[in-house]
Formats: sequence, C-alpha cells, structure tokens
Amino acid sequence: MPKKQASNRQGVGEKTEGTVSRRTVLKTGAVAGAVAVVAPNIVTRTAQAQGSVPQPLNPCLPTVPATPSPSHTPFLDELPIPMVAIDHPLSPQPTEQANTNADEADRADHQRWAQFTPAHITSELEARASTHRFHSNFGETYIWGFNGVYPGPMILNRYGQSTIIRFRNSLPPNGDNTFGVPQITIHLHNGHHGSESDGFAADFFDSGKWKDNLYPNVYAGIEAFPNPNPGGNGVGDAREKMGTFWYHDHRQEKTLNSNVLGLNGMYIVYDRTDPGHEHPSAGSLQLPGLYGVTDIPIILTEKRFCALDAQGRNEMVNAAGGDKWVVNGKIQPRFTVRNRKYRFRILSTGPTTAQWDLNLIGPAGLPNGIETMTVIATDANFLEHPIPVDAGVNAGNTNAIERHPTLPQMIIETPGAVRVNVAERYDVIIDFGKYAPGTQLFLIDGGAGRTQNVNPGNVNPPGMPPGLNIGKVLMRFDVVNRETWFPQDTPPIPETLCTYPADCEPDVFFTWNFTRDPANANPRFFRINDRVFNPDVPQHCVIKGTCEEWFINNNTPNADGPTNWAHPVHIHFEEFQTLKRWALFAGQTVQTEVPVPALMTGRKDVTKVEPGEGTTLRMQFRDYLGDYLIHCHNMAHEDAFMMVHWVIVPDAAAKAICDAEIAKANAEYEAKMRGEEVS
Ligand SMILES: [Cu+2]
Repeated sequence: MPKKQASNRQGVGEKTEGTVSRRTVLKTGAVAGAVAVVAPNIVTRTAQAQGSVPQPLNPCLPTVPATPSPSHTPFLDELPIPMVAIDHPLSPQPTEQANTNADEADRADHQRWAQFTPAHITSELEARASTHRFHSNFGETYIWGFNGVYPGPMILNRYGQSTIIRFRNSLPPNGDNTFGVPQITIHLHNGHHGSESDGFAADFFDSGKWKDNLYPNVYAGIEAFPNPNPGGNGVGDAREKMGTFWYHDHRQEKTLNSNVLGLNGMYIVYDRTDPGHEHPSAGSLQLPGLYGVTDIPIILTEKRFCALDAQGRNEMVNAAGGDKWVVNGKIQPRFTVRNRKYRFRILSTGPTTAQWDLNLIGPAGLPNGIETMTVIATDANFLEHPIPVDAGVNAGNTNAIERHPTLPQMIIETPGAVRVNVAERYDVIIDFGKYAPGTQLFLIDGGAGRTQNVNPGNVNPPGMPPGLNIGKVLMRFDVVNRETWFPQDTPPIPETLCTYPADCEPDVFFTWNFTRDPANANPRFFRINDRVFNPDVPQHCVIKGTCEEWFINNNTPNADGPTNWAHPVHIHFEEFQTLKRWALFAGQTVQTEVPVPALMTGRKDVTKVEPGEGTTLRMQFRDYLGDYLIHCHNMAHEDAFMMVHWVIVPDAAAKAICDAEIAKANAEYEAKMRGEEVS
C-alpha cells in the first residue's frame, strides 16, 4: 500500500461517508461567523495589514431572475497574454519530506525524488486576493489569483526537465466578504506525477501554509521506457506526449468558488517535436510555436457582474452561470493577427454547464462564412492527423453533435464547430494567411441557447458580418500585413503529428455509474457507483503496471427519475483513447454502439457522457502509487460530490487489503442506509 495520506488531511480525518465532519462544519461556521460579525471597515484594515486588497463591500449575491451585467463596448480591449512565471530559487529549498517546520502543509513524501530532483525549474505561485479589470468600461473586480493575477502566470516547461511549483496560500484567512473558502489544493490537469503532487481534493491547506508540487515533466511509461529519449526529452514513452495543461484549485466542495474567483492558469510542456520555436530543428513539426506571439492561449469562462458600487468596483456575482464571456480575463477582446498561421490553445474553465460550440466566422457571416479551424490536439494530446473543421467538406468532423433519437447515428447540431466542454483543451491552427489585411474574423459560440448580455437588446456594433449576433461573439481577430520584423509563416501543417501507442490488453474490466440521489442527499446530490466522495476510502484499487478497461456509464436509473444529465467526466493521471460509445434508445434494454466523433478519437482525459450514453476506454496505470480521482468536471457537480477516488497499489497483496477496506466500508454504508447503528 502507498503511504496513507488520510492523517495528513485537514478537516477531513473525521469525515465519514454521508456526513460532513463536525470539524469541517465548525471551521466553515467560524469563517462565516467572522464575516457576519465584523464591520466592513475593520475587516478592510485587517486585509490591508495582511498585504491584501480591500474586500468587496457587500456580498454580490445572485438574484432571481438574474440581473444582467452592466453593458460593455465590444472589442475595446486587446486580448491579454498571460505573463510567464519566473524561474527562481526557492527558500527554503524543496525537500522530499514535507517541511512542516517551515509551514509546508503535511503530505506524503515525494515519489521518485532522487530521480527528478534537483528540479530544473522552481517557481512560486502565491494564491492571494487582488483586483482585476475584466473590461475597460468596468471598475476593478475583487478576485483570487495566483500572484494576484487572472489568469494565473503561464508556466513554460520542457520534457526531461522537472519543475517544482511552490503553491503558497496567502488568501485572506477570514475569506474576506466573498464566496470563497481560503483553503487550496492545486491540481495540474492532467499531469503524470505522484499523488502527493496531484492536488487531491481533500488535501487542501490553510492560509499561511504552502506546498511543493513536483512535476517531473516526463512522458508516461517511466519504468517501461527508462532510457532517455533523443533530444534531451527525458524518460518515458514519447508517444504519451502532452502539451497543454491546466492548473487550478481542486478543494473538495469549493472548487467552483475558487475557480470563479480566479485560481487557475495554463502550463505548457515542450519537446523536440513541439519545441516552443519555429526553426527547422531535428524532429520539430514546425507548428506555430512562439508563446505569446504565434502560439496563443485562449482561456474561456463566463461570469456575471454587479453594477458599479461605492468602492468603484464591479464585483462578480456568486453564481455558476454568467452573461459575460471572458477570454484570458477580458470580455469580448480583439486580437491583432498577421496574415500567417497561428496556434491557439483553447481551454474551457467552465465553470459548469458552459459548452462552447466554437465557430470561426469570416466576412460572409452566417450561415455562409464559417471558416476552417484545424484541430491538432485534444486535451493536450496531438491527434495522429490534423482534423480540419468547417461547415463545408469538413462538416462531418465537428464534435458538436447530438445522437439521433432512434438510430445509432449522429445529428450535427452546430455545423463547423469545435465543441469545448469544461476542462477540455483543443489546440487549433488558424491560417490567417488566407485573408486580406483588414479582414475581421469572429470567434463565436454557434450553439443554440446561450447568449451573453452585451448591451440592452444586444445591438450589433457597426461593421459586423451579416447574420451575426454580437451576443454570441467571444472575440474578434483583426488581420494585418506581416511586418518584416514579425516571424514569417511556418510550413504547412504536417499530415502526421504523432503515432498513438497501441491500446493495452485489459487485466480488469470496471464500470463507473454516474447518477444522482436527491432523496439521500446526505450530504450531497450526486453519486458515482452509489457513493459520494470519501477521501479516506477508495472506490477502486488498481495494481500498478496493469491495464484496465473502464465503462463510464451515464445510463443508470436515477432515484429521482429516468432522465440522465450530461457529465464531462475527467480521470486524473492517465490519458485514454475512446474505444466505443454506447447509447440506450427508448424501448431498448441493451445499449447500442454509436459512432465516436472524429474529434473524440484521439487521446483525451475528459469524456463528455451525454444523457443516456456510455463510453468504453482503456488505460494503463504506471510509475506512481497513491490516490487519484475520477469526477464530473461540471464544478457544481463535483462540489456536490460527483467524485470518488481510486488508488494505485504496488501488488496483488496490497490490492487484497485495499479491496477488503472497500468491502468493509460498503457493508457499513449499506447498514447505515438500512438505518442500523454502525460502530
Ligand atoms: Cu456532472
């Protein structure tokens, strides 16, 4: 068995399934009480003394019906490019064991410490209160950001060069007059590293503490591929390469709050095929690759804002939904592009049901002006072959599809769209060389339903292409001539970007059922395999080095009715390829195989299971031991405990012990459900 971490966890040691521990309740109550009884000016002084910023004057609470955010002028602000985190020595130096004497949060020892330290890059990201201006028409907004900025600093890394990020919690200890809880645990989605660095949801730590996460930046398969890859790219199976990662707070029950407040950012790892430059070096695919110049993050979220307050602020509403679409921290920005190819690393940070059906719209507008975006990577993994998406010859490549109500075929919902669910990443290349300087293109959500509030009536600004509604636009691209000093275009996108590793032969078949059970919402609404998250008892034990086939089943009867809800399911630690998708049609008792859309055939770590659907996938569990998670990435769902943990153990003997632990917990749970006393 790996070293147990339960004793290290704060506020959860007394937690048992189906209850919130008294200690947790007390801690939460103490935070809420402080806000309630302390006069705002006193708290403000305290916050300033802590080096923080004046807290919001009043809680900005949702109303029903929701009040629209204030109006804004579209395309007023340039798209921000997150600044790069600075590599600097850490003091005190990182250690294998938690340095609790110097206020590091307790944790299990770093695995593979001798192999991957000293780290090539060390940096510190401090979670703290700050303000951010989401639009030039707005005042500042109170946020929580890493190093006080939103999005957090960009972390640029290279395979074969390990990184330690010291996450320091300097959030206001009383939470300020806002909706966050000042405890954090940071997950790097979807890194291949030790459980102790994985931001396990229950391993959160308080303000005043810090924690080092060791990211080896290696390809999965360290033990099977122990020899360094060519080009100084480290050990592991280079076919497991991933590029675009996302770091964010993962505190159980409060992930939504922390992420809405701003605790997230991007993390990129380069290797010789994707080296972070555009020169014709050995092995390089020569994709657009200059960070911030031709390789641009597109971090999407939606927010709702209150009217300007007495403090000159437009505070965020504490609500999951939003009516302003935010790209890299700005509402409806513009981005000047030269007439050449660019790479965009698109990430949806949700937070909940937001589902972007991204269309690129040219001067012909809608429906005829849907332009091509070429997808090169899904959830950080290169596709074997790039997939162009548009409404013409490539219309069938969209993943914005719906199942036919009775037949195992797909219906295109949004032609030419790349659908991005919460936590999904799609790297796309747009060739602006096709357009004359002066051309404007628009990135829109082409899906039905959602519209943002730009101004009353959503009146289009002058010059919009026909058929476009300004309420559907995320950002605008302004094409200009490439100046002589600007890097010249890269070669055509290679027809082959990588080779997928072969699917493993499963040793174990396992099913995860996603359901809800409001009648027994004690403490939470959702279930996976009939359980809510219990940090102390896993739901499944995996032997290191084995292969498993998992069925993600969203077709299980619910306690409150037969209709399933959609869930973007995320599995930590390992990537998968979708083998098959299944659907249960009306009147059927056996699920029917339905096609896997082209954009879901690559390697991924998030799989959206639509109502009444299931997904079959295979994974190997390699190199590390310990606790990892599977959960819905709709943050409202994961906070309502649509999350369980599974554990990697070293051998069959450890698995037998682990399985016995699960059986005991299950027996106790069932007894409790029958109303029996459990000692
Ligand atoms: Cu969900």
